[in-house]
Amino acid sequence: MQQYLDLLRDVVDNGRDRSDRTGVGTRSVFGRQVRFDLAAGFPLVTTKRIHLKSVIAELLWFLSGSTNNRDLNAQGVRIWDEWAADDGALGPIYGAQWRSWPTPDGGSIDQISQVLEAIKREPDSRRLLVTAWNPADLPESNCSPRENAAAGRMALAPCHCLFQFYVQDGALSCQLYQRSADLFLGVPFNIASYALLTQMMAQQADLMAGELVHTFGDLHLYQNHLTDEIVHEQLRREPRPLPRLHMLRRPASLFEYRLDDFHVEGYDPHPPIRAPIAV
Ligand code: DHF
Ligand code: TMP
Repeated sequence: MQQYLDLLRDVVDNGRDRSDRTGVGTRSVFGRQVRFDLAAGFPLVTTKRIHLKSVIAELLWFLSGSTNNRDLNAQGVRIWDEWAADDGALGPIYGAQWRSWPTPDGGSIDQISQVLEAIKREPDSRRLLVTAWNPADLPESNCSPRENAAAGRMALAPCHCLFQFYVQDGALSCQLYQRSADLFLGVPFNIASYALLTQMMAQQADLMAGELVHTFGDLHLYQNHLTDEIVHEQLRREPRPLPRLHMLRRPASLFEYRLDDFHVEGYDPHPPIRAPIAV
């Protein structure tokens, strides 16, 4: 995971200080790209402990089509609590756009099922995309995330908003476009989540996992992470060998994976580093 430490260094050294929606303030750069060879190991940050169960549960929750935080809480995962309305609603975020993008005639499109079928039937297609960026459902910028969610709009505009698959030599690669990236807290989750999704899609399509290409728009560190105990502590740590992520069975469909189908082998991270999250 040297790539991740290089991004941290890049933002610390080259970022410009800016104001942001949350009022916390960031140091930010625009337009970066890293790549991970999924055959070389599972790209889970090793310079602090990442709570992989939260990553897996969140991805399965997206894939289920749910956008209600209570369904995620039922798995013991609380990473979306700060943005949810009282009834758990988060508005039509990832799960809704991935599985049931609304069409003008009142129907809906299951982008995930369609892209998986297309990967199997037309692996040379240049149209293997999923987008969560639905302009009709975006939040209003003069409302808080909870107000937006309560009003049926997305609590947050999609951060990981577009991804494309590519099949070559029997291997499935994925490129993600992330328009806005909290490098310390969100990005380690986002890398692991899309690596996992690529592995699952590959298993379902009888392919190997290829590469994860991660492209960033506004890549930032929040000012309250730029401290000796948080970002600089992580920069002092040496990366360790990558773990392996095993899938213990091959479910009949992409939508039948469970938390206990996944097993990480060889994850020996440095201790966790706690940091405040900007809401
Ligand atoms: N807002 C901001 N400012 N940054 C984000 O990364 C972010 N991510 C969201 C929603 N809103 C966001 C969804 N993903 C955590 C990680 C990812 C995530 C939300 C929260 C988080 O709190 N991570 C902690 C604890 C993890 C745990 O308890 O499982 C961490 O130390 O990694
Ligand atoms: P924004 O909508 O004003 O860009 O704020 C969203 C913040 O959340 C921003 O810091 C990026 C961060 N974020 C991630 O980095 N990854 C994620 O998966 C999510 C949902 C948010």
